[in-house]
Amino acid sequence: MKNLSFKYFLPLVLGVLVACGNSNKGSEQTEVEEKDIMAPEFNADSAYAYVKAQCDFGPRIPNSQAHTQCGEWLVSKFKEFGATVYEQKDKVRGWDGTILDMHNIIASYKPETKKRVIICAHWDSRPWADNDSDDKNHHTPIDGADDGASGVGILLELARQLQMQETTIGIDLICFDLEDYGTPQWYNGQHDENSWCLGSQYWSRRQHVDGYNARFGILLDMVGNANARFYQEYFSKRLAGNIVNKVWKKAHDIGVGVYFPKKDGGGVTDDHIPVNNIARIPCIDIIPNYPNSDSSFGPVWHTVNDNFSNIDKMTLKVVGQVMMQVIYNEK
Ligand code: AHN
Ligand code: ZN
Repeated sequence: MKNLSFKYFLPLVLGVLVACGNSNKGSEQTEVEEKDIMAPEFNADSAYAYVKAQCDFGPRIPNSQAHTQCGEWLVSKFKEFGATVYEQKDKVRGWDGTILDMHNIIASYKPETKKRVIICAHWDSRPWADNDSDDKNHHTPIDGADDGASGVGILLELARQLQMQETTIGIDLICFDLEDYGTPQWYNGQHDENSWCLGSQYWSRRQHVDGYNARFGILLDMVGNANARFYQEYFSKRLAGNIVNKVWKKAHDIGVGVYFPKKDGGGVTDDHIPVNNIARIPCIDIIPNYPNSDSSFGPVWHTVNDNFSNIDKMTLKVVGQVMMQVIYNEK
């Protein structure tokens, strides 16, 4: 059993934080850079269990019983953790003309507070393993343990933490539906970028409360694989570069910089795009890039192998702890 505690890193971490705080010496006009506090410890066992619980429903593909039941379970868990929960339910049309039952779930902490930060992920799973090496799997729904459930598992553990210790600012944990209904590779017709991210497009046009705004958002996508390395995604850098810098700095400060190389990744069509371009809220995507794999999203992406056996607790821990470090230091 790997030791997942951060306590051995702590002296190192504090050393780094103190060093950062001393960097202004000598200047008469001191713009004091506030020191980060060390956030409470993110519990990766808990996040891991929440990923498994989602997978146990079966593939959460649109219009399925697993999808309905998992959606209800997510709402009940966020309520159990003391969130104010908003639900957006509507019917939207997929690329193939299918009418899809959409269910966006928003778990809010301190909903009355104007200063807000969004942490989001998609909770649906892909109906087709269209990137599988075996053609006969191309119409098989995927478990989506990494592609979907990993990010939501972290959101649930963040909710549990937020109930125990409140942040200064308000937090919205958003589970977007219908991210992964994008046109499959086997379809010979027109491929439309807008076939992806249907739930986040919907939310970005019409938020869950009137006059809603947030300082910034952070999207978590495929944050559960052992080999995940989070390069800086192209659109995140271009549209919300200061947030990329903030998050990557915090990851390096707490000693998990190896997971967050300060190097360019490719550009990805994902839920952060409508949040930036339609809702006009700066939003970054924490998504791995695999420079040495056939698929830039890694070997199990959109294959039947994206199942719970490939989820790594340490990666959940690293990403979850970086999110804790962000939300508990935002003033
Ligand atoms: C495209 O393949 C166009 N976008 C990938 C976004 C995605 C799919 N994230 C998870 N599944
Ligand atoms: Zn996907």
